[in-house]
Amino acid sequence: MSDKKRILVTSALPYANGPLHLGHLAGAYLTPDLYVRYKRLKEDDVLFICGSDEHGVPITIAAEKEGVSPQDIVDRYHEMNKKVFEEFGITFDYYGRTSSKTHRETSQEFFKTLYDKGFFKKKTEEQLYDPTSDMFLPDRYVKGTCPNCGYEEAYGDQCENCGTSLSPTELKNPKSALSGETPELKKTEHWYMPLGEVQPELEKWIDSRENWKPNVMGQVKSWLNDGLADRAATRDLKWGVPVPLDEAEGKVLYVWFDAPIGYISATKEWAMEKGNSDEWKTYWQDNDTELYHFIGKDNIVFHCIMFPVVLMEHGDYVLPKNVPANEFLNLEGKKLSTSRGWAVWLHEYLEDFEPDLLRYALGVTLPESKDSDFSWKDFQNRVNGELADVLGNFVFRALSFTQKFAGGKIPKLIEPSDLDKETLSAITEQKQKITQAYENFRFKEAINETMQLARIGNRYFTETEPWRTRKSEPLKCGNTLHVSLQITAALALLFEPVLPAKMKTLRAQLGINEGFSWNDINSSILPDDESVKQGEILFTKIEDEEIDHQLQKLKDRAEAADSTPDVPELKENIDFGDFMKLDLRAGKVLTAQKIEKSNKLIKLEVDIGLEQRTIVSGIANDFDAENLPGQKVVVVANLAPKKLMGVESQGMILMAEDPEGNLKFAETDAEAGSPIT
Ligand code: B3M
Ligand code: ZN
Repeated sequence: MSDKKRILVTSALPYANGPLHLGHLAGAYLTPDLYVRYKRLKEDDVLFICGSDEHGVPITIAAEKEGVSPQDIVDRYHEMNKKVFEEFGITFDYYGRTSSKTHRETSQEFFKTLYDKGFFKKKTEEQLYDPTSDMFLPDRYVKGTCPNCGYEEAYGDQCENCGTSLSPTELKNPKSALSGETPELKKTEHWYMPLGEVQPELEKWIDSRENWKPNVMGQVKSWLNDGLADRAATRDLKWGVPVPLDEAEGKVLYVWFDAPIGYISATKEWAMEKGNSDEWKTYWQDNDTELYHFIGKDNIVFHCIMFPVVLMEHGDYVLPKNVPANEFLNLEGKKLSTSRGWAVWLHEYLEDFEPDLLRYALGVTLPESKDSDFSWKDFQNRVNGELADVLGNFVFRALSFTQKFAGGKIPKLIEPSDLDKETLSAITEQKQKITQAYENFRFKEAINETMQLARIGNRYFTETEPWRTRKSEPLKCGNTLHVSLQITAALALLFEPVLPAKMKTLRAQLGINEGFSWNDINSSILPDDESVKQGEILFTKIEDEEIDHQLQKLKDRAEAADSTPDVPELKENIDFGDFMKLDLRAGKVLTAQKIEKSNKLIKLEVDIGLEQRTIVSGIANDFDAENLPGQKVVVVANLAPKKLMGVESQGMILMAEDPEGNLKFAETDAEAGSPIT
């Protein structure tokens, strides 16, 4: 059996509800493309699958916002996203879509197979129902007050303020996001996956996984330690894959049940397009296949717990060998937010810059094990300081010198010096490091080690001074050019996964034919006396004005989004008596101290005139404790004391939260102790 592997790689199916941004590329799309390109160069049998996730609430919310049908939304963004991926050189073998007939049939067959095996548990439960819209309300269609922290804009699935995961019926004062009405509880029945019952089998499989990233295994273990709750595989929605049961009229498959099956249906469509409709089985139903799911961290539970359970229960499919999930990318130090206009859209990026520049700049700052940050300044520094000044400068000098002083031919290596030999051997040494890094999904390291070879070449070229030796010691000059050209050739192959377009241009200058493999990379890729072309500038430096323009665009977008501040709706009226129960006092902060082990809480000693109070406040993300003494505040002085992180808090400081989520003190100049009414 050849050592060639069969590798099946999937990328999370992006919701076709809007354009793609930097976070998508850094999350689940650039890294698998680096991996797949590397594996193809290793001549493994690789299949790279992706497509549009076209069901679920994100789609219907986008459709309602625009007053169009969900199909209109997915048709638009499926094509747009597919095109952007192509332009960024993301080399999917097939890009499917989950509104396709093949997907509907495949996901229904999956459901029916598990149903016929008696896997599902049918449960009747009460769910929030909006009579005005005649619709059961899924998570994102319900807003209300978080039972944990009192945040009034919490969604039915999660409170963005304190992170607590919720179910819609837990929300206080729930409101339908469609009609604004208070929903009623109505009985409905759904088919549940009894994840708790299959947890032991799943845990055995998880324990057999090797080389999973700590951020992934950590999240999986915490889900397992909490004990897996049953999860509904069906929903009361109109848009989705109809549940293939007569008794399930009007119900669809839960989007996270059908979406991962989209990897399989897309593979079926790939096989059909290839004219061999059964070939998909070679990848999905043969244990020799190595299956890798590339995703963002918010999808770990679905790819490491839910989908493996569905595959196990079906029984005919391979399970993932690894799920190398990335963390999140921030933008200019803040969370990416499409609703707040805080994003760089990929299709807009392409109007100003080439794709390879971003592939590199993101590649060296990937959020592989923790969230990372993209800044336009860093992007400019990476392009100018690394791509242009190191890689571009080195290969340009090697080629131009050869053109000018060696007739454009690769000089023989004659009586090489120790430095010549050492530098040549750097090709093999760096290739080993780069290979190990790719094999272990350490892409930042792989890219940095590749750039390190260019640094070695650049330094060598400068140290050996061919502009001097070409007159005094032409043999030495020839050796410098020979070594530099072999390094240039190795870089043109080693950087292929990262800079596909630029390295194709460089290979043409070197006369390297396509169809090369990773094994061809060594210190004698170029034959002596072969001709090379005149080098051309591969990377043009980015000017400050271009970066200023990008930053201004981002700022304008954020302001425009903020100009329609999402000010929370007013609460219901209360009577005056209720208000008079509150005892609000003017106060002044005397001392402030951050509470250890908490990233939000500060312990304050506050003078409220009558006495001094200890008050714990969740303001550490917005204020430094040492700046707080002297701060004038408004205190709710008759709130029942409450222990927070072991400290008894005797009251509450009133804060205002702006649309950006920043906290500001409600202040008064009144003397400490003055009642506020
Ligand atoms: N559509 C993407 C997301 O959660 C989701 C992935 C599906 S992969 C099967 O943003
Ligand atoms: Zn909360």
